[in-house]
Amino acid sequence: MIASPKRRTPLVLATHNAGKLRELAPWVSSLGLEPHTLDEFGIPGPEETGSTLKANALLKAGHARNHCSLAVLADDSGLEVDALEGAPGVATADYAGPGARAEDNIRKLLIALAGLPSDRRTARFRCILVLWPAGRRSPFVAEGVCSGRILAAPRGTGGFGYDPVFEIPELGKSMAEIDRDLKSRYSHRGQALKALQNLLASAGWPPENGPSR
Ligand code: ITT
Repeated sequence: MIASPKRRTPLVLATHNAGKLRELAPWVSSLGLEPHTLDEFGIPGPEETGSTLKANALLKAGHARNHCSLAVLADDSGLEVDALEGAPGVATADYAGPGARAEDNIRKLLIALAGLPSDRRTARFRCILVLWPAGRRSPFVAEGVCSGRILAAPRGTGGFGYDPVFEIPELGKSMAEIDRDLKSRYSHRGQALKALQNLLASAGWPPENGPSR
């Protein structure tokens, strides 16, 4: 008898951010799962009404689950700038206004910090990941943080979002000046993925020969 090939468990990446998709999809594949996008299922993004990153990540995951019966992975991230008392935080995506482009957000941030010396430009990226397997009552929730500094001017062409102005002091480079692998070693998302992987390993998910969910 010829054994039929094992079907990979599908997982929907609950984000419309192309930069996040590029960073999350390889990790999903590395777990032996099959990454899918919201666009493949015509699922719109929910309104992000939560007052914390965790609330919004849970909201995005719950919204995607309501539209499909597959495992989902949602990400809510924010930039916390010390000189701005933790702003933009939960409002990072819309810092320069609803639907703002990355360039607009960066311009507003650089104006807000204009004239501040580098030791007063400390900041951190925080990422909350929610992985919710189909049919499981509760989700896995993991957090990652990356500390750095806001540069006085953009540097580099890689990455996305605020990467050109976020410097990793240990490397002396912005997140837009390093490749994806190096970014994932240091970034908030890379740290959150590591934490999530540990949680999944402890829980034995995905089940090796289990159902496709
Ligand atoms: P989804 O809600 O569809 O996932 P989003 O872009 O709205 O996409 P968030 O609500 O989490 O995502 O907003 C986070 C903001 O922070 C957004 O402007 C991102 O571009 C930015 N951001 C998140 N991760 C980043 C990273 O690794 N490097 C640079 N900017 C990042």
